[in-house]
Amino acid sequence: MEFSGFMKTQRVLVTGAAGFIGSHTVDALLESGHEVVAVDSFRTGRATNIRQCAKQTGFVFEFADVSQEGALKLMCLKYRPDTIIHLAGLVSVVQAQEEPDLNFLLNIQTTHTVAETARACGVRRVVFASSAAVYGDIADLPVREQGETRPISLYGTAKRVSEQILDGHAKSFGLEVASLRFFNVYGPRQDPRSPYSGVMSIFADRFAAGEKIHVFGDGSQTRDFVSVFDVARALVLGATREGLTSEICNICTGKPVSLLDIIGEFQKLYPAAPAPEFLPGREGEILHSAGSHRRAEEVLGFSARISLEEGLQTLVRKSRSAVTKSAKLMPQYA
Ligand code: UD2
Repeated sequence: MEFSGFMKTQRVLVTGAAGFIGSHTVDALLESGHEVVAVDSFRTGRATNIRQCAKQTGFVFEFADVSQEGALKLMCLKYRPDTIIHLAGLVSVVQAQEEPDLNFLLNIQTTHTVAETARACGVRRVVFASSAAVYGDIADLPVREQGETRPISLYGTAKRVSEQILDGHAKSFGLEVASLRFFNVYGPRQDPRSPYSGVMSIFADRFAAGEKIHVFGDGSQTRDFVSVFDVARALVLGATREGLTSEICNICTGKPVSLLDIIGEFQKLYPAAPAPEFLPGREGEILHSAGSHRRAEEVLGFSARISLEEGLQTLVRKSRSAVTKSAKLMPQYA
């Protein structure tokens, strides 16, 4: 495969633009000089995540639900984007198990809608938010993109089906596709109070509030935690790298860490924090997750830059300022 570099200024339509990963992606695209059509239905996204973009040139926001028939087509006919970064979806593995119909609509059918809309409107490329969940319980670590996928959840299955739908459009109609399999993404703007939030933001929030954390299992489980700033950069590369046909890349650091290591890092920043409480492990959960980051390096020129220490400090700074702000809003509790 030959890469001739990057596409110049692109007009990129981002679905799920007001979400955790979406809003950082919009920031990164604007910073790189691209034009952004940000689309969100505010089902889970928040206007505050993208308010910093409102006055920037090259940014427009459209309130729309891309799972609704024709909504995305209207946007594409109006703005004629070069690329769609499709991040809208049901983001929780647990919620997908609880609401299979919603998982089907948002994580499978909407991908088909995106692919078909791209074809009908002449959009050149789709970059898709896939997940490490497609690998399921594969024991041969680190997992590689060319290897087997064995999802163990409806969420993981839906992400894999979506990758295949997009690949079908690549092979049949020449749509350029980059499906990025995110590992454990963390960083500012991930809502720590959501029952579906990631462990990093839950821990950051609890440490900042002086509350005890809960550890499911003995804490020896490992994950590849990748900063949302790196993930946003990977998405920009996915949207702008020349020469892609249909690719799948793991987006991870290649350096998994245990929960106990993470807790150790937090304890350095909060030496007086209460001791963690250990609870039984979550049912059906995998113990170790580790991905190879080689393909992303080859295909996108991407490797993660933000160390765990640095990423954690940024998260802690934001959580501390959120706690201070809420204390100011509620002086009776200060
Ligand atoms: C992540 C993704 C999920 C999917 C999956 C694929 C997040 C939020 N979820 O699930 O979308 O892609 O990977 O394999 O990124 N834990 C605690 N205490 C807490 C919360 C969590 O001990 O308060 C543990 C949890 O039991 C698990 C680990 O921390 O062992 C990571 O949990 P998670 O929910 O952040 O992410 P994970 O890997 O289950």
